Amino acid sequence: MKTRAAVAWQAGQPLTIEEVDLAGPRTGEVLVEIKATGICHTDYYTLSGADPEGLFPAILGHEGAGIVVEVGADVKSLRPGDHVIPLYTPECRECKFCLSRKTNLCQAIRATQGRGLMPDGTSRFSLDGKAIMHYMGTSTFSNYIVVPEIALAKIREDAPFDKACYIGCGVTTGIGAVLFTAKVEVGANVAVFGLGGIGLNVIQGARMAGADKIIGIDLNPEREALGRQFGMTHFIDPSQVENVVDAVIQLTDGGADYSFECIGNTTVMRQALECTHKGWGRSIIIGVAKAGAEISTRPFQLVTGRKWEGSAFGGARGRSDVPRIVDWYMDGKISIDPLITHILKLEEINEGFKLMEAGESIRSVVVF
Ligand code: NAD
Ligand code: DAO
Ligand code: ZN
Ligand code: ZN
Repeated sequence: MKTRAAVAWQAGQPLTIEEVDLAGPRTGEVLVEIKATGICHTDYYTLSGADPEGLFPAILGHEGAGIVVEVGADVKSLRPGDHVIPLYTPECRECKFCLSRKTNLCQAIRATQGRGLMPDGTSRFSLDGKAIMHYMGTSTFSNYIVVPEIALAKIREDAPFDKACYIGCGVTTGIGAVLFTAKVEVGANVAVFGLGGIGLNVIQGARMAGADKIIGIDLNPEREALGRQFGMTHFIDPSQVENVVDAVIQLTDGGADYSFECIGNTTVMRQALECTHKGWGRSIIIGVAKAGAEISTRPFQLVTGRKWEGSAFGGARGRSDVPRIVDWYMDGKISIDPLITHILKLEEINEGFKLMEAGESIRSVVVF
């Protein structure tokens, strides 16, 4: 079949809208009509050329929601008409990683996904007979996609696609880092570095966890109002204080119990670690730093009890946890609508990248 898709031909170039050929689902695969997709910073990172795993030409996008159109042989858990969110972190429930219960990083299809291919080592997308790569196993900048069954979370049918799509990455990454990775407890003090599409969700996760002080740190003063709306109790603009680490330590009587780095800046990662409390502070890295970047601190920071950790997709097991997060949204336990700042048509997708670059959007969502 043909599908309309935004194709990334090479790093640093705008996407172009094409009628792409899409081969049908093979064994264990599912054809999905994507109804809406968010544009995340990670798509920008790959398009910029900074992503060492970035392949071109490719169809980017990893924050989508849609409807199952057709299932391939042996697909048991889904049928046409089901509403789904594609998962860049699948959940096979059979591999060593899934069975460990210690991580959400299912490895069942990792090798081929990292090479822009389906699990059988081929691409379903092509144009004029030439293969176009999949991206993060999802490629939600295409109106129709083929994905493995293990990379689809089935969600309730009354969830609006233009909001649910954000749960495919940003919402789950931010809230999950607090609830699933850090397991922040009631009364904890939390510092959040970077109040974009991820950091604001960390803030609402901290509020859900019953945190006491929730300190937001951002160079963009316009992020303060939205941060407060999501539960932030204190705001620090690093350009307005002498030392951001000391500012957090002063506000928290010795340091934050938890901090989250939601930018991808290694200097800020160090600040986030060093502003946590001696003896027990935990700092969670969420931001993706540029290729080859390294982090540093004085080892004594760790000797004296601080812990440096990371979180991918909020530590969420997609097929199990994503439907629950959709329920939280539908039950009014979490807020998404104020973070969707722009709704675009597929033809306007490059505008979404420009808005992100200018710091003018939290989330732009493309509706097909
Ligand atoms: P964003 O661009 O929307 O937000 C970043 C925020 O950081 C902005 O508000 C910006 O003003 C602020 N900022 C920039 N430099 C700063 C500094 N030095 N000090 C304080 N604030 C600063 O980005 P996002 O969509 O929220 O994504 C954040 C990061 O998370 C990115 O690196 C993205 O690739 C990564 N990410 C990680 C995962 C994961 O699973 N670990 C998932 C999705 C995204
Ligand atoms: O298992 O090695 C692996 C791959 C894990 C991928 C986790 C991705 C999280 C960070 C990238 C940001 C995604 C939007
Ligand atoms: Zn993302
Ligand atoms: Zn697995």
